[in-house]
Order: sequence, then C-alpha cells, then structure tokens
Amino acid sequence: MASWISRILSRKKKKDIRLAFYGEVNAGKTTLANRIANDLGHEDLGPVSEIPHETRKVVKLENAQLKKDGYELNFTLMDMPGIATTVDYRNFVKFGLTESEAIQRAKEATKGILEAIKMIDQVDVALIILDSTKTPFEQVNLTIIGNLQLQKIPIIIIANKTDLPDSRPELVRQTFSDQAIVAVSAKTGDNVSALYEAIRKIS
Ligand SMILES: Nc1nc2c(ncn2[C@@H]2O[C@H](COP(=O)(O)OP(=O)(O)OP(=O)(O)O)[C@@H](O)[C@H]2O)c(=O)[nH]1
Ligand SMILES: [Mg+2]
Repeated sequence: MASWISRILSRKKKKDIRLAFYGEVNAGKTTLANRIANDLGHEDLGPVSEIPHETRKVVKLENAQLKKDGYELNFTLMDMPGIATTVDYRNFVKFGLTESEAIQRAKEATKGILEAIKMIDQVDVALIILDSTKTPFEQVNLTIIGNLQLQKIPIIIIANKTDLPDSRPELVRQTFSDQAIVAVSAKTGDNVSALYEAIRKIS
C-alpha cells in the first residue's frame, strides 16, 4: 500500500467506547469512574458519598484514552445515577438532611433513575457495579442486566469493595456464572487493570 494511504488510514480516529457505570445506589459507580478517569489522567467525574443517590444526573467524560501493553482504547465514561425501585425522602433525613433538602434530593433522584434507564441505547459497554458485601440477588441488578441484555449491550459485572472483610466476590461469580465478572476495589484500585483487559476483550 502506498505510504501516504497508510498514513491517512492510521490517522483515522478510533471509535469511542461509550462505557456506562450502572448499578444500585452506593455500589461504588462514581468511585470506580473516578478511579478510571484518574488512571487516564483526568479529574474526577463527580462526588462520592455514603448518602444514597449522590449522583442524580448522567455525568460524561469524553476523550479518555487508555494506552496499555501495545493497545489503545478511547472512552466516553458515563457515570449513571444509581438505580432504585423506590426513593423515600425519609432515608435522607436519617443522614442529616433537612426535610426540604431530602424531598428535593428524592425528586432529583427519581428523575436521575429515569434518565439512566433512557440512556441505555447510547451505551456500547455497560459495567454493572455490585457491592460484593451485599447479596447479589437484588431485583434491581436483575432488572438492569435484563434490560441491557434485551438491547444486546455487552456487560461486565463488577464485584466491588473487595477490600472489605465481608466481601464475597465468589457469590457474585456463582450468581452470574454465564457473565464476564471482575472483582475489584474501586477504593484501593486493586485489580482495576484486569477490568481494562475485560473491556478490551468485550468491545
Ligand atoms: N471500602 C470500599 N468502599 C467503597 C468502594 N467503592 C465505593 N466505596 C464507598 O461506597 C460509598 C458509595 O460510593 P459511590 O461511589 O458514591 O457510589 P455510587 O454507586 O456512585 O452511589 P450513587 O451515586 O448514590 O448511586 C462511598 O462511601 C464510597 O467511599 C470500595 O471499593 N471499597
Ligand atoms: Mg455515584
């Protein structure tokens, strides 16, 4: 091939992988999104909190590039609001919010859940983040996974929080034995590099 043709071809920008972080509230979606963003030389996508529904809007980071062991991946990271079947403002009051702050947060959280679900058709690869100290049988997880599978979007299940003593990633593996699963600690960064390998394989 003429060298000028190969130069033009190699200049062609690789397609972005729109990588979405789905899961229940407090599973660690934003912590993991921030960890990946930082690894790739970017700022945090958003704040992390023990109060549920901290993320109430889809937050995107475009042009995040991973160069590793001879391969290159270009991402748009999409941190999603946590999915819940019910949003009760009284839960937020327990965390010290005033009643009006709690009601406002509940309204925003409900909108956020709908936004996250609507966005499914814009996703190339979905990470389903699970808190591996909790039961993986939650209805919410099954609903999200079912929806993504219906749309034929490849998914990777993340058993997060492996740094905690009551983490049980093996239970996640048993429950979703036909899925790609990566056990990580988004907090310490442990095994996040295995996640990059899994994304490369699946996308
Ligand atoms: N020990 C431990 N804690 C974690 C880990 N990942 C997240 N957390 C904690 O879990 C809580 C929730 O983390 P977030 O990243 O805000 O969770 P989220 O899934 O984005 O939550 P929402 O935005 O509310 O849906 C915070 O207190 C985090 O510090 C982890 O790998 N290990
Ligand atoms: Mg979040």
